[in-house]
Amino acid sequence: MEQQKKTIFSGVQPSGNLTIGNYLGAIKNWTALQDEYNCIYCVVDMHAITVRQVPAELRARTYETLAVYMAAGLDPEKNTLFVQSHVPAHAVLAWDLGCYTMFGELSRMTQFKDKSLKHADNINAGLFTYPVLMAADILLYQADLVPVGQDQRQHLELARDIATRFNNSYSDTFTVPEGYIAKTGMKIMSLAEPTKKMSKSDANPNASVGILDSRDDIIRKFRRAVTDSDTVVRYAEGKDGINNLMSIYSCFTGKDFEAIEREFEGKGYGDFKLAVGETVADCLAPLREKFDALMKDKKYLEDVMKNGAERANYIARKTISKVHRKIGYVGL
Ligand code: AQP
Repeated sequence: MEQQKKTIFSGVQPSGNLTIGNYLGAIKNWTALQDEYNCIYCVVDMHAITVRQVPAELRARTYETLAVYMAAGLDPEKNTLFVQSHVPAHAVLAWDLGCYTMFGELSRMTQFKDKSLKHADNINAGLFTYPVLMAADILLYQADLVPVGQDQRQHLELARDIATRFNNSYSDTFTVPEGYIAKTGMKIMSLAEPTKKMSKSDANPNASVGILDSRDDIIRKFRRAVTDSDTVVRYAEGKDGINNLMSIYSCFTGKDFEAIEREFEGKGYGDFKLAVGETVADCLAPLREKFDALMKDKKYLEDVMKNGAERANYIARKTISKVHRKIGYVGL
């Protein structure tokens, strides 16, 4: 008998132009999972408003993020692709789970600390309770696996703790999710400050490479990437910039670090940076083409959103009614 497929859940915020960090740490890996797993991929617009967004831009980016998912190879027939705010159960479960999450736990989240520093004028409660909404996203769908970059590991641990706490308080209700972290692309660093994560909301446009950047921009940004005073292309401690470029090159070409070191033996950083830029631009070109075609057909994107929301709502409602029964709410 065929074993039931495991469920995978993940999402990206439409909070800026998607970077190659989002691509290598998340979206690219998702495409490899769509046959083997029951995959649910969300555009997490409700998470995005923890930081101020321009409404028209948020709306446009929501379409774009969905189009990137599909342009990267996610088939809307095989996967449930939807927008978070189209499934109200995310907010409902987030409230419920918030009552099973401790203030101290949320205070320890490093992303909250980082984002509070970055957005000191808007340290809103949503920024603080963000991990509870993320737990709700995952637990609603009884996800077995959550593919996330290294940066989201702490939030996933908290989701596991919340699920376990709820299950122990009542009886088994939630699947306790496991992290699924790909070996490469775990954490792509900023090109301007290679000790910092590459982020789509970085104010410095040269720090990140967008999935949809033009070929010229991609090559130019890699040319300007911060490296070190050494001249040899090799992976070593303290060479954060070069290590990052090698990781990116490795993710796009499938070559390991030794092969990359051999390839650039006797060549300088300039040659290496140009090769990385050209390779990344070449690899992203077909995605860009598909993206442009998809963005011309908004009606189709909306049909995908509606269909995905219907499928997601169906699963989410089942979890919500189970949770509410256990808590003691009156069901009508
Ligand atoms: N630099 C990165 N390297 C590897 N993976 C990354 N991810 C993000 N940046 C990198 C992964 O992309 C997924 C979606 O992330 P998100 O949009 O939910 O939020 P984020 O992690 O906060 O991403 P950004 O780009 O840094 O967004 P902003 O600037 O808006 O905060 C996640 O799986 C994440 O691990």
